[in-house]
Amino acid sequence: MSFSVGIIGLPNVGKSTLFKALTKKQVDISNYPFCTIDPNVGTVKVPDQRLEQLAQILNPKQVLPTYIEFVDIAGLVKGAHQGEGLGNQFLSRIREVDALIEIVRSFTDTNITHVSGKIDPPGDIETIKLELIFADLASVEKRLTKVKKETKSQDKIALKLAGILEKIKKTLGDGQPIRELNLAEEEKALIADLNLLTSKPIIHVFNIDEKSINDQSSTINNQIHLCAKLEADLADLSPEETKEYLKEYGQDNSALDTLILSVYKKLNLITFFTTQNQILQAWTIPFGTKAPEAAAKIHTDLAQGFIRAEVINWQNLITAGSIQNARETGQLRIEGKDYLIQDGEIIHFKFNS
Ligand SMILES: Nc1nc2c(ncn2[C@@H]2O[C@H](COP(=O)(O)OP(=O)(O)O)[C@@H](O)[C@H]2O)c(=O)[nH]1
Ligand SMILES: [Mg+2]
Repeated sequence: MSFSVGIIGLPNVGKSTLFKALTKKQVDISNYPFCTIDPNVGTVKVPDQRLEQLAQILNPKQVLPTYIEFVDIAGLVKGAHQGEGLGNQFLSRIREVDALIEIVRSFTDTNITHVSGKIDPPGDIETIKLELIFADLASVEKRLTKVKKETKSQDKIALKLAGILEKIKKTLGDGQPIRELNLAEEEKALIADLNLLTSKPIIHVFNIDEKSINDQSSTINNQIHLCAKLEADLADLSPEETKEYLKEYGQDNSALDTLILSVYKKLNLITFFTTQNQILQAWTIPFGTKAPEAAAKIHTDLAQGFIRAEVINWQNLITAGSIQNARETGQLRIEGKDYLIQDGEIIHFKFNS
């Protein structure tokens, strides 16, 4: 299972431009048997300098980074929840992803029309927010009608669910997204199948003019400023040319790396590494994953026959210089089935086949 991020926003804000820039960072899908082949889905490398450092001492045959999927979702328009545009189709696509990136148009270009005729970032954010809220409201009301019938027999779960749905309905009715409700894990589990759009983590990306980059390209809270057109141009250049080009704009790094890492952080994801069969590979798991569940990412056999995990932090391995050295000096820890994997650990799973 991989993590996916939907790129949403009004039409003509630069979603496809950003998607194109991101997909230039595609991993080679043939190395990843579970990746989707779909023109609207880009399987994008998570940048990780630790891989390069580890590769220097481990000399693997192959290095496989971990990845996140980005989905280019066609433009949402006002009234989408009532089926405007391709309304329902877009909304169902958004239901499938784990997080959202909303592109907000801040660039001015008279040749490119804006659906509402003016550049208005706060207004656009409000439009999208309301569309998602209306769509959720419709899902919640539909479910509530059904659940209320079930509460007549005093069914405990139905009563509980009805309570949660009423609370959610009120929040949505007040114009607030569900993510601000801070639902308990148990409550989240009860409504998980509704896949409510406003419960998903969201990052706002302001697509700015090239000339504004110097003063605005930065990450502030949940906002990222970048120029999608510039990022798309960069994607065609060599690493050296990219550096030169960025320098002209006073930047050190492509904003895409910042964006990918922000998504990673927002979703509370961490990375662990394996070195089986001379392949150094990075894997993505949510923070708080136990060793056997992490093993299941690699192969279900590893999880089913799980015995123990040999664990070392990546930096300790670099200091030790080799796995053998680390083992001889007692730096490989043995951990059991309740162990919570930490970010940056190299793990070797022992299992019964
Ligand atoms: N000037 C300028 N044009 C942009 C920028 N990003 C996208 N565009 C242009 O805006 C138009 C719509 O972009 P597109 O990515 O297709 O928008 P989408 O409808 O949100 O997918 C295209 O002609 C892009 O070249 C930008 O940062 N600056
Ligand atoms: Mg598009």
